[in-house]
Amino acid sequence: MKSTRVLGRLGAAALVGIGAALGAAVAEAKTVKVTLTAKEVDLPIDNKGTKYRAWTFEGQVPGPVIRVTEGDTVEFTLHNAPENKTSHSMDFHAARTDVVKDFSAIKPGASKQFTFTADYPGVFFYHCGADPMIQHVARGMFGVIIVDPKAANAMPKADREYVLVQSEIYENPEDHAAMMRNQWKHVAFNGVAFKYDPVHDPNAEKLLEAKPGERVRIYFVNAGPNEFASFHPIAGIWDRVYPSGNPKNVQHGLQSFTVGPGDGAVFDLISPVEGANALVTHSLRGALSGAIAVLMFSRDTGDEAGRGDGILVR
Ligand SMILES: [Cu+2]
Repeated sequence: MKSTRVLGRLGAAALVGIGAALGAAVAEAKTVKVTLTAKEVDLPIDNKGTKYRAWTFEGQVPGPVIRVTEGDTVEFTLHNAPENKTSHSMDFHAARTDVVKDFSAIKPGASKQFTFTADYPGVFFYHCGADPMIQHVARGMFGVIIVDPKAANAMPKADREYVLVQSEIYENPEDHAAMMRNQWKHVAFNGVAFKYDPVHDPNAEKLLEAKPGERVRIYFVNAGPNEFASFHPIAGIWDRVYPSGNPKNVQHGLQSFTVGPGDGAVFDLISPVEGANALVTHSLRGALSGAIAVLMFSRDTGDEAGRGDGILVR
C-alpha cells in the first residue's frame, strides 16, 4: 500500500515537471468572490470639479476593475444601498447565465447573488441593466472585468497595463430624452472629460506613462450608451489588437479599431521613441469633447505606473 502511494506521488511530480519543461504554465481554476454595492453619489465630470449626480458601483466611475482567470468561478453579490432611490442590477458580459434570474434589478436595501464561470478570456463590459438602461449606463453604472487567459503564454507579456472606458456624459442626468436623442455634452475616458489630457485642459493632472520599447496593453471598453469608438493612438500604431481581448482574435499593425457600445478590445502599443502618443476616439467630435488620453513615453517612468492598482488611473 505504502509504496503504491509513494509511486502515485512521484507520478504526479513527474507530470508537473513535464508541464513546466514544456512551458505549459496553466492556472488552476479557483472560486473568486466579488461583492459590489450600487451607490448614488455626486462625482466630478470634468477637471474643474463640476459635480453630477452619478449612479455607480462602489461610488466610482468606472466601477472597480474585476480580474479573474479563464475557468474561474465568480460568486457575485450585488447590494443596492438602502439610501438609494432607484432599483439597480448587474449584467456581466463575461457571464453565460439567465438574464431574468440573475440580471434582474433589485430595490434599494436589497441584495442578490449569482454565480458564473469565466469561460472566455478577454476584456468584458459590466453594467447595470435596470430600466431605463440607457440612463443607468449614462450616469456611470459600468466597469471592466478582465478574464486573463489560463495559459500564461497566450499573449506576449505586457510591461504596463491600463484600463480605459469610454462613455458619454449628458449634461442633466435626469434628462432621459436627451440620452435617447444622443445629445451628450462630453465623451470621456474613465468618467471625466479630458481626465488625462493636460494639452487640451490645463486643469488635467494625470497621464498614462510607460518607457520607450515597453509593451503597453490597454484594456479598452466602450460603455456608450450610444457612441461608437474609433480607437486610435495619435503618433503610434497598434502593434496588436485583440477584439474582445481573446488571444485567438489577434490582428497586427492597425491604425484604428472600432469598438461599439457594449464592446471591448485589448490594444498593445510599443513606442520606439520618447515622447507622447494621444489615445483618442478618432470620431473627432468625441475626442474634442473629452475622449483624449495622453500616454507619455519616458525613460524616467517609475516602476509603479501601469501596474497593480495603477492600471486604472483614478
Ligand atoms: Cu442602475
